[in-house]
Amino acid sequence: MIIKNAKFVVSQSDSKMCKDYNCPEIAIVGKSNVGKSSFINMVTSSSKLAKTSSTPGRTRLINYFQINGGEFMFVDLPGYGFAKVTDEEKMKWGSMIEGYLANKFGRIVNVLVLIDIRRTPDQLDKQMVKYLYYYNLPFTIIATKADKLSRMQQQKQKQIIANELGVGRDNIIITSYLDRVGIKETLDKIEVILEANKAEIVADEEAENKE
Ligand SMILES: Nc1nc2c(ncn2[C@@H]2O[C@H](COP(=O)(O)OP(=O)(O)O)[C@@H](O)[C@H]2O)c(=O)[nH]1
Ligand SMILES: [Mg+2]
Repeated sequence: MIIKNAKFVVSQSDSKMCKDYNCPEIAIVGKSNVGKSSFINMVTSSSKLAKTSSTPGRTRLINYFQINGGEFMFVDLPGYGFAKVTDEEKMKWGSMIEGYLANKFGRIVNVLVLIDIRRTPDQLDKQMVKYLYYYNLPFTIIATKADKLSRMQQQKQKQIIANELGVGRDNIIITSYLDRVGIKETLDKIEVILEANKAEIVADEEAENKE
């Protein structure tokens, strides 16, 4: 898979406003400041498609980025787990993320869950993974900021993340925005996801035609 172009489409402040764009959606979730915007910029080879911030908790919107003229959409969800917000704001974020994941259009083909490779996943990360199981959404763990650890520490943390979240090691991709690590692995995985989705659509259509 090659990303030839990436274009910002829209920001929504309410999941009810999210429309059906008629193409597969790959959602990006994770704690605020984990590196979601940087990751989007890295894999799309753009320096400022998604706004990055050194001040956590800034993105309170659902941002849509159209890839390759509609081959798929990256959907950047508001970060969870930022301590310095009111309970009311936390509720709003929770309902935005859940509202999007419970998305009535059935376009979400995979959810990329970003986890800082240095951290052991906490209650919020586990809650996120629980939601994904609940909504039957396939997901991939993206371990970010690998440049902060040695190779050996990276492998050790990968195992800890796998254990804590109850996922296989092969479902975790190690990335670094600073060192541009993990781009090919991510794009290869997206290619597999999109191919599987196409095959599923064809199979559904064939089944419908038989009826
Ligand atoms: N060292 C390092 N810093 C990163 C990496 N990815 C993001 N950051 C930094 O982490 C901060 C938050 O990044 P951002 O992409 O805005 O996170 P978001 O809130 O999840 O969208 C910024 O200061 C980034 O420069 C990475 O791979 N390595
Ligand atoms: Mg962001």
